[in-house]
Parts: sequence; structure tokens; C-alpha cells
Amino acid sequence: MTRMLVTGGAGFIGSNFIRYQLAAYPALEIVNFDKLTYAGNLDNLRGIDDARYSFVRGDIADADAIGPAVERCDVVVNFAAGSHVDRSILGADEFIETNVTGVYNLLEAARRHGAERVLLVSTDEVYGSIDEGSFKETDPVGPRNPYSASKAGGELLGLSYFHTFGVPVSISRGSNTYGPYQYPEKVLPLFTTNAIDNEPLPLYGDGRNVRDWLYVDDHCRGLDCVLRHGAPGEIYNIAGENERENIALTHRILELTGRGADLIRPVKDRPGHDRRYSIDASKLKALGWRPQMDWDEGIAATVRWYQENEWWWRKIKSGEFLEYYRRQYANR
Ligand code: NAD
Ligand code: TDX
Repeated sequence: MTRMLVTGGAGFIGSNFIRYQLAAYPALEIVNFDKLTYAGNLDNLRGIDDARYSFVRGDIADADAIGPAVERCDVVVNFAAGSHVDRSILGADEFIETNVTGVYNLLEAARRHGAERVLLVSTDEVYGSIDEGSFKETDPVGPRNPYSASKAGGELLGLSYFHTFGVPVSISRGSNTYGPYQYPEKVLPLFTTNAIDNEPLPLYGDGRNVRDWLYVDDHCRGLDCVLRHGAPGEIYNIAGENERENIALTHRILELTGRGADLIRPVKDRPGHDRRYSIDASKLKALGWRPQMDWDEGIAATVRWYQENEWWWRKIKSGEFLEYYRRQYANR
């Protein structure tokens, strides 16, 4: 593996992954191919000054653009996606375009070029909700919102390209990820930055939905383990092993920002809101990976990062974001 194409590398997890790979593998070259949608942000990569790293602006849904980028590389890691459930409920067009058609274009290019490995970065949400126990990779998918359905569609195409054409596709299913550089539409950075500004925290429904929180560095190490030790045609869960109710997460953010519970604003629930996500990561753990970040330390470090990096999120929380925020939360 000498040259890696990272698609969607200007987003949250992709940018953390690029930093990690450049630091861990001195001989590796990385091409970051990103459309720079509202969620793509070159500030996420600020400070990377390395001849082994290059950026190409492009759309994976454009077959003519992604083909040559895939040809330049040996390995493809796809992060590019519409990634926010609430936006997929407001309108799913871009989710189908990127998460299904875009992934299809990547697979076609990888098939033509004979790529060494394709890693499709996917999500625990494809399983749907589980009241008790944890999903294993052998369980059927049951996505319940347009975002997760589009991610499941991309995955299934990937597996079909493995079985039909022998394209060496692996799939990862990560839990809710948190850490620096996460776009503040997702609950953790949204609530943290709202709390810093003494603004209400819009908590959906009864606040008892459960998510499994995975620190971004643990997610990146998990992806690296799948790439280097996982098998083509296989799926790997990447769990944080750290399940929390949203209300508990909210109180922790308030504590860390020195705000009171009066900022909590219960609002109408998300349609089709999955109650609980839980995955079993035994398969990846058997390859030597495990989540390392302790929750108390991880959430404290993350909240501190948003407190210390207002330069990063204040720009974002103006412009397009305000329009989205009004649409999503006004009169809710
Ligand atoms: P993000 O929204 O922060 O970043 C997505 C990136 O993809 C952005 O840089 C955007 O510009 C780019 N992009 C979007 N459409 C594109 C297109 N058509 N062509 C090229 N680039 C495009 O997302 P994230 O939270 O970093 O998630 C990355 C991946 O990980 C996604 O595939 C997501 O489904 C998956 N995932 C996310 C989480 C999570 O909690 N955030 C958990 C599990 C899996
Ligand atoms: O304003 C909010 N209020 C609220 O109560 C928002 C934005 C969210 N929530 C709740 C909904 C969920 O139960 O918080 C929980 C987390 O919500 P999100 O941050 O939107 O994440 P989620 O819907 O769980 O999906 C995330 O995890 C899986 C990522 O966005 C996906 O990209 C990933 O695949």
C-alpha cells in the first residue's frame, strides 16, 4: 500500500484519519478527493504541510472525475457521504446521489483499475434499532431512515462487487463518533457550542435514546486495522463500548461547560427515531483492535477542544448553518 485515495477527507472522520495515516506511515502518500459540501472544510486539515498529501476537489457522483483519481491510487477509503440523519429527512436526493450512485462510481472505477483494496466506511445505523443485546455482522440490515438506507445501499453494492467481480471490498460499521472537527449539526458539537453560547439545547423526544460513543482516534485505528488485517468481502463493527442515554450526555456537556439544566429544551421527536444502537465488535477485537479512550477523558477533551477552538466553529455556525438551524428547529 503506497498511495491511498481518501474520499470525503475534508469532513470530520476523514480529516482525522488523514492526520493519523500520515503520522503512522512515513512512506504513504494520500490523495484527498472531496466535493467540499457544507460539511467539507479545509480548515480541518490546517497545519498539514507534507509533500505526501494532496487535495483534489471533486464529486464521487461524477464518474468522469472519480475515475482518474482512483487510477492514481492503490487503495481507496471512502468517507464521502451525506452523513446527517435530520438532513436526509428534510430531503434525501444528495444522500442517494453520493451514498449510492457515488459509491457505485467508486466501485466501477476500482473494478476497472484493479484496486488493491476498497474500504467503505459505513455505520451501525444500517442495522436499525435494538432494544436489548448487540448486533453482530451476521445480523440482517434493517435501516429505518433515508440516511441509513442509503448507506446500506452502498454497502450492498460493495458486497455485490466483491462476489461478482472480485473487487476486494471491506466494510466497516462504526458507532456514533465524537472528537475534534465534527460539524456542529451533530448532537455533541451542537450541544457543546450552544452551551458555550448559553443557547438552548434541543433534546428530541424523552431524551432516553441510547447511542454508543466512539472516540474518533479509536474509529481511525479501527479502520486502519480493517485495512491492514481485515479480509476482503468482510464486514467489521467498530464499537465504542460506551452506551449513553442522550439526556446523560446532555447533562455531562452542561457540567463541563458550567451551564445549568435550564438550557435543556425538550422538542418534538425525530421521525422514525431509532431508540438504541448497539454493536458487538468481537470480530475486529480478534484482529487486535480495541477502543482505548475512556469516556470521561474523551468527552472532557472534546468539550475543551470546542472551547479552545472557536475560530473553527464560529465561522461554520453562520451562513448556511443558520438557515439549516431555522429550518430544523424553529417551531419544533
Ligand atoms: P462529514 O459530513 O463530516 O464529512 C463528509 C465529507 O464528505 C465532507 O468533507 C463532504 O464535503 C464530503 N462529501 C460529501 N459528498 C461528497 C461527494 N459527492 N463527493 C466527494 N465528497 C463528498 O461526515 P463524517 O461524520 O466524517 O462521516 C464520514 C463517514 O463515516 C460517512 O460515510 C459516514 O456515513 C460514516 N460514519 C459516520 C459516523 C459519525 O458518527 N459521524 C459514524 C459511523 C460512520
Ligand atoms: O438536536 C438534536 N437533538 C437530539 O436530541 C440532535 C441533532 C440529535 N439529537 C439526538 C438524536 C440521536 O438520538 O441525539 C442522538 C444523536 O444524534 P446525531 O448526532 O444526529 O447522530 P445519529 O442520528 O445517531 O447518527 C450519527 O451516528 C451514526 C451520525 O450522524 C451518522 O453519520 C452515523 O452514521
